Amino acid sequence: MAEDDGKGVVGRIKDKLIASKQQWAREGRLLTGHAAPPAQRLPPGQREVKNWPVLDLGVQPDVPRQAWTLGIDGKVAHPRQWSWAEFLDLPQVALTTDIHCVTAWSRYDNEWEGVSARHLLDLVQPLPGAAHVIFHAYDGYTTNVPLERFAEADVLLAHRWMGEPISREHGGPVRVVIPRLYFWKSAKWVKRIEISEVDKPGFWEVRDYHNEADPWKEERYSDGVQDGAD
Ligand SMILES: Nc1nc2c(c(=O)[nH]1)N[C@H]1C(S)=C(S)[C@@H](COP(=O)(O)O)O[C@H]1N2
Ligand SMILES: [Mo]
Repeated sequence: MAEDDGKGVVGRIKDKLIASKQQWAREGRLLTGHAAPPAQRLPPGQREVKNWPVLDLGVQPDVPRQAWTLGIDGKVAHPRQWSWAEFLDLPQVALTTDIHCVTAWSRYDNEWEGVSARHLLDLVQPLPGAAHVIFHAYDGYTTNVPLERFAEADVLLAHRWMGEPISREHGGPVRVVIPRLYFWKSAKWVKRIEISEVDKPGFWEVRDYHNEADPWKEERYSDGVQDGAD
């Protein structure tokens, strides 16, 4: 291609990926129009896969463990930052959960190890008025959830999957895991957790994806996007 927009090949591929995913949202692709109760393991419109697909913006940051830090700040009494060694010294939990990606694949029985969100919240102590959580990642990605979602018992800051360190492509050293929401809410390469009084819609949330992202309510795309199109 002769055109030179100054972005380079990677930048152009990335723009294309983002544009096509945003187009899915605009067309309401994959919507069945049916809600399902959470008692049903497979949410509506999903299919089970055995592999683990990689989805991101095409940039997979290489964060050496000795340079890695994770911080929590914002509307909290005790902002904190952990080095890799300090993070491993926090109480560790193991949890087996399912993944539900908005692109319609679900992967059952993922064994995670890491630190529970509840424990981190106990340490930093959200202040009155704290209502939202915004994840900031090493690749510049952001995503947002209500504080009560982050505080659910099955939410982890995970560094191991199926007994191995989480690979770089899947968000290692540490990624968020929020099993009861579509997987785009589970930030890979997480670096900073901002506790906020106001909501700050993240990368996909400002690109026509749903702010709440409950798979059993099929909250794939934002209001205004047509239901069950074509
Ligand atoms: N930092 C970061 N986290 C991210 C993304 C990203 O691009 N950057 N993509 C999200 C999306 S859209 C999905 S579906 C999952 C994919 O995680 P996986 O590649 O481990 O399957 O990560 C989410 N977390
Ligand atoms: Mo995704």
